[in-house]
Amino acid sequence: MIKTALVTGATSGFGRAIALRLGKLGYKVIITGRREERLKEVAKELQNAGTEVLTLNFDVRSFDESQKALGNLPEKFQQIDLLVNNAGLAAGQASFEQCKMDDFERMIDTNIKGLIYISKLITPQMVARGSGHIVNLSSIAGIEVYPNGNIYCATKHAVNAITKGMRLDLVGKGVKVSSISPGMAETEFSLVRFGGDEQRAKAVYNGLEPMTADDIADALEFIITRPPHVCIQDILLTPSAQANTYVSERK
Ligand code: NDP
Ligand code: 8X3
Repeated sequence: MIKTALVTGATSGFGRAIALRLGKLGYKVIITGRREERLKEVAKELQNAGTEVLTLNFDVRSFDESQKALGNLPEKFQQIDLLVNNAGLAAGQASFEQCKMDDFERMIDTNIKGLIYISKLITPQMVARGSGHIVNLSSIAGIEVYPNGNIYCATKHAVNAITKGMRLDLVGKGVKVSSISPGMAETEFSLVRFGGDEQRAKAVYNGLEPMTADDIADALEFIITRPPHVCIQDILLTPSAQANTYVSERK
């Protein structure tokens, strides 16, 4: 039977690359995001590659919107075999006392609460069936805290705690829970983080070769293609030039 995957935040970056990869691996794909035009573009790419796709245009920060979107799935997309909790962002990068409260709220609401909302809506059907796989997009920032990373790092530490908690509660129920913890990868991430400042976003990757979204899709592919008796708990991957969150070799 053809499997179905739900990928949140598939309008750009990792989510888009993962959706395209899942299509190549033979999945039907449900893609989500707030930017409707972008969703349509990614859907077109998937369809052109022969993948069956459903677009859901909603904000993961709203449980109500998430529930409406996921509670009304067409029959052939109702059984979700793989959930990729990818939607997320960093907002700003500044010392704790200077950060905007609104940025804190956006990161907490998206990266933590959004991931919880989607997981709460999908996990029961996986447990009832006794099969499923949840992959959460964490970060190297979920393992280390770096200066001016404060609340973004806190949200990814929370993602790791939620991932471990879910794994503890779902072990023996046929549902695998994994995470991916990337270091620097060039997507729209830094552009979003710096409020559209292209120069500042570009400077993040000055003098080194960052990872691409495809590198993260490779990690996802490895995780989901292991045999049933193997669960990859986490993959931490960085550019070769990045040692940790604050030590990188730049030419
Ligand atoms: P992008 O900015 O390229 O993509 C982020 C995606 O998340 C977009 O599709 C965006 O869609 C979606 N998104 C953001 N907020 C919401 C929301 N409120 N509701 C629904 N969708 C939302 O960044 P990346 O691909 O790099 O990031 C993907 C994930 O990977 C994030 O969780 C990020 O924290 C994590 N990560 C990124 C790293 C990097 O260096 N790039 C490294 C480690 C982890 P839209 O705007 O259309 O809603
Ligand atoms: C994104 C990677 O190092 O900018 O999660 O926090 S980092």
